[in-house]
Amino acid sequence: MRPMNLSASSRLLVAAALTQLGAISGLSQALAQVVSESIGDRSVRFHASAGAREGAHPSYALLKEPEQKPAPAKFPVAPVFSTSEGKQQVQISIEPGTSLYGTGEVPGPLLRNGRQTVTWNTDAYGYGEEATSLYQSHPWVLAVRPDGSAFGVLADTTYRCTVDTGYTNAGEIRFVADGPAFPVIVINANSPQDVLKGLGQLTGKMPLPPAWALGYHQCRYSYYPESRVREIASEFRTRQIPCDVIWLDIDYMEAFRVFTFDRGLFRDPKKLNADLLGQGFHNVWMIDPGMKSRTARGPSDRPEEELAAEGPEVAKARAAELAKYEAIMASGDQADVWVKRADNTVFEGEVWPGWCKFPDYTRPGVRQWWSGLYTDFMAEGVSGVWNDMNEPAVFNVPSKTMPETNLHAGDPAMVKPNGKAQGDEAKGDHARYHNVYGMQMIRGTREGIQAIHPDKRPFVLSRANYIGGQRYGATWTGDNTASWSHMEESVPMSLNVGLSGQPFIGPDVGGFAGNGDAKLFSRWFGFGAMLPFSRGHTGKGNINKEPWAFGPEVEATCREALNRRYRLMPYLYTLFREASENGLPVARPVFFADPKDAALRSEDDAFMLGADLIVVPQMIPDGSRVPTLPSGTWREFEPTKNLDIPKLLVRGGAILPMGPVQQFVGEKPLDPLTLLVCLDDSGKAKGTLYEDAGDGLGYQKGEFLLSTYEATLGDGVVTVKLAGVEGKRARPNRPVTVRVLLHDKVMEGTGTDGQAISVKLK
Ligand code: NBV
Repeated sequence: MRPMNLSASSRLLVAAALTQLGAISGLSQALAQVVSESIGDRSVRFHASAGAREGAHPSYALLKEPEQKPAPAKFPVAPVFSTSEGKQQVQISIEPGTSLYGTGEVPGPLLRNGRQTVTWNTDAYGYGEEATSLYQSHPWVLAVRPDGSAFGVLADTTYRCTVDTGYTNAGEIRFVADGPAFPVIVINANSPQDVLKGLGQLTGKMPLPPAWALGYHQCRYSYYPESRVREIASEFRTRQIPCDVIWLDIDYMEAFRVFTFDRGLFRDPKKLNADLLGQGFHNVWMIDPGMKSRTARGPSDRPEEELAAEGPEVAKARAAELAKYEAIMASGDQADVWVKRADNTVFEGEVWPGWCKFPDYTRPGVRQWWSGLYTDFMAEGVSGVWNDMNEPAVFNVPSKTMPETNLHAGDPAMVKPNGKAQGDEAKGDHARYHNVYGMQMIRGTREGIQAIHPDKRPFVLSRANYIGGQRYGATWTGDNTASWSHMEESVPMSLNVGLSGQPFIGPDVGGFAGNGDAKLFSRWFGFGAMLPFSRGHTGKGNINKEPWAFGPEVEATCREALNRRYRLMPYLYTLFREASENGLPVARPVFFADPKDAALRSEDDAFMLGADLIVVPQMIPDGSRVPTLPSGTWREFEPTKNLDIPKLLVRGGAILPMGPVQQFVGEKPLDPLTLLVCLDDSGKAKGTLYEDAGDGLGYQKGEFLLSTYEATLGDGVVTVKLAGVEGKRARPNRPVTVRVLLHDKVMEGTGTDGQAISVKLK
């Protein structure tokens, strides 16, 4: 049943959404009067009733409380609200043949039909395919109808929510959540792409990251001491394997106290960071939420004899770090920044440093305090921050997190759907705030590092997040394992996170838990180098997993894989810019090439980068799997016999901008610019190239160059012309190589950027 207009003066609509109620079992109550309002292009928010709307909490998913207009008289999706065992339930009908996606960070295949996800940020080390809750929460389903049109449903609740895509055969999607009645937002559009653009409009987009963050990242738990970090960096450069970032995991800290450095292992972090930068490496250092609250040594601290052997000078520097930390904790106590127990005393839980207090990031003042802690930290030359364990993870308790009865202050200024600030209603228990704890942490982190370096783009990586959290940081898929199944799953998992609004995502390439072997590493690296966030990482005690660790053959594959990423960097950067403008994912499922083609709907071995490139990895060792690919012209670019290097297919009609191999982003100017042209059936192709300073916010004031190139075939000659220019950045006087991909060969021509370039095909 369709929503109908209630009255002209009211901005609300009542939908008599009783469809199917008779058929649904287990309902204790059916609410007939659904209230709805339009909150954006093609987006309608539904509440179970006027009372539910009045009582609804402010949204953490939405960028801000949107302007409300009357809902359209005709809207094709009508959620049905009811209660099931005391919880609000929402059912949304789907027509047969509808394919379901999204639901955030989930194990298993891309297609979510027949699955169940529970939003509850969970430290899920080595998760299995049966896991229903991982590190991030996205109560969101993207539904693609048989005709290729689509809609997305967001259950706008921060509480634990069962996102049930398991009732596909019963023709519906169900959401059931703890807590009070929650609104449901539906975005309806002609294509899945447009639904995601709608999601981006409502929940915000990933801000454009610094260009270096698109490079390859080298991590492990943990690189120390400083000399080891320098060794890793030098190996990359000597071996000519491109890399932009070296990561520092928890062992750099003074006994796991955040914002401190172990001065025995890292005597002079500032010099280390400066030296790394001199070699073209940025750095990312970890900060966790748990703040050591007792002086007793923690279980993972370095042995006392080891510390004593470091001598008096280090001991002195160590004491200074401890004093700095005590001052931080005293300021935290004074401002009373901590999460409380139900009885209002400060909560303590165990993590790496032993007993810890946890900042209550839901309170704006606490985020401000937290932001300020980055001042000294960033002054050490830190380029980016990695926030881990922020589900929040707590050791030695069955729930793996803090009690749900813990108390948070919340943000009284946040506006509710009824248009009023929530005031005192902001106070809430952990059950309400658990899923946004990590998101609010990285919000504070981001604001802190932005304030310190207003002229730079912040880079924050978070393990936990919530839908809309792409506004604050990138994410990775947590503690996967070094296995073929996790390797395979890393593609659909990244794709579904992308289909849930977060474009900057990738797995621990090579696997975090366990060693794996050369074959697995090489295969994973080959396509891991093509994912939006590309970082090699592994856990403590595992074998080395740097690109050269498995011998010359694997090293050559890793080099080739990364050389390709860096050559494609102009295209990749253009895609990131597009994502930051319109919310589309960087890595996309192949069905995006043709949403009407039912055969593509469950393909999740191959993936697309943007609209013009398909990456086809081989997910089983012998490479015998043949993925289903879109029809039409797709030409292979630089075929190779190496099974570990994925096939790359370029769309007929596309022009891909490429650059030279470089060892780090910005090492060389984009010179020559290569335009890879793949003509469509009518002999035409088109592509764009986005360029800016690679960092800083000048691009927001027009300091960028967006070039559109067009190619046309006439009389056996392909002519490439600059067809459009935006932005005020000057066009460099640079050579351009045009490479035309034909079915059996590649033809080349050269010229100067901005001028027409012709390539004779015969
Ligand atoms: O900080 C150590 C690790 C980190 O390397 C990993 O990436 C995180 O997901 N961290 C978890 C804590 C301990 C993991 C066993």
